[in-house]
Amino acid sequence: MVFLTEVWFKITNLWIGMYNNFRYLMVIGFLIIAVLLYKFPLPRQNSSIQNYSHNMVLIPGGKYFMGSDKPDSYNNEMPVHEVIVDSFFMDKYEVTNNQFLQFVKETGYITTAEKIINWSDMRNQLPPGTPKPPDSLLQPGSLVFKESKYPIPLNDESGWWEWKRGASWQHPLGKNSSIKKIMDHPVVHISWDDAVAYAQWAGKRLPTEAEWEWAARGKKTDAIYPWGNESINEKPMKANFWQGHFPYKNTEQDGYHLTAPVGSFISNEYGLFDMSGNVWEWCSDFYHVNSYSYDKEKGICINPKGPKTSYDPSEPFAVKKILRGGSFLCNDSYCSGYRVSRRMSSTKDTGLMHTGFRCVKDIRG
Ligand SMILES: [Ca+2]
Ligand SMILES: [Ca+2]
Repeated sequence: MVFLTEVWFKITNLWIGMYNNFRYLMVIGFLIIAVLLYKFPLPRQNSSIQNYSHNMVLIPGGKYFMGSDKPDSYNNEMPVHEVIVDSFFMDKYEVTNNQFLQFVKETGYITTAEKIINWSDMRNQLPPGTPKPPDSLLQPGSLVFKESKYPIPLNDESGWWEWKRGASWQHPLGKNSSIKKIMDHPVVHISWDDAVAYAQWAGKRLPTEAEWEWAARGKKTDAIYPWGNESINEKPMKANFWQGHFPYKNTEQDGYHLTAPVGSFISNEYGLFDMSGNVWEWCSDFYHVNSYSYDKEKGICINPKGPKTSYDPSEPFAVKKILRGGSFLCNDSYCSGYRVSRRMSSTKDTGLMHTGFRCVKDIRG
């Protein structure tokens, strides 16, 4: 009996000793693992995603029907045609004044609106024989929105655009205005050339028109707007556009008369803000009135980059690029630019008070 007690006692001590040693081993093991993880962190899932997820979102690639043949569509939105786009990153927001300021500070870049207009360049985009305007009209400046006090014909844009010397991204309403209090608003008075220069500096590029529309649709492949089919005029307000009667009465139900800080309204399902409204956004493609017809004839278009040349019968000599998404000036009575399929174009050296951009980046860029 004494023998058994001693054996039991020894076995118990041995077990306790092993248990204590095991605890020490566990602690030492954890310490070693912690040191190893500190020195040799685990590889990240995807370095590109890590680097850009803060300001950009991943837009997964896919196939969709580009354009629209719905009743409110314009002829240049037709025919609807099949498009495939690869995955890419896209800025969550339109480029802001603050971001553009950083670009200008680092590079000394001067925008198109801040330069004297080159008449020989301009002449090439006008009908032959167009007389040279006086030098006073070739001074640096841009087109600023001029609100009317009463109803005016909506077929003459000169009724609400005014050329202002000194207007530029730094002075959006004219030379005496400032961006100091709107640094988080989208930069405006940006030409296509300016947008491309910024994108290159940022290590990005402008979206193709097909990428822009695919991203704007936000997984809703047949919807009218980035949020679905609910009318833009239904509350709560889902974008910064023009409520009331354009261009003489803005009831500001969305809270903003002109631009709004980026991200002031709901995002689409990809997490993109202001794909409808706020400012028009440049795309990389030329505008050609028949490009959708040509694309339809090709069958499924894979990563289309637009036509090789520009052609707009209303301005046959102009070299025009695509703009998308509408602006704070859009209203159903005049311009439904906030529809995901709506197309706009402008000469690449034109920046207006409602024109900005956002960038994209290739995943393996
Ligand atoms: Ca508004
Ligand atoms: Ca926009």
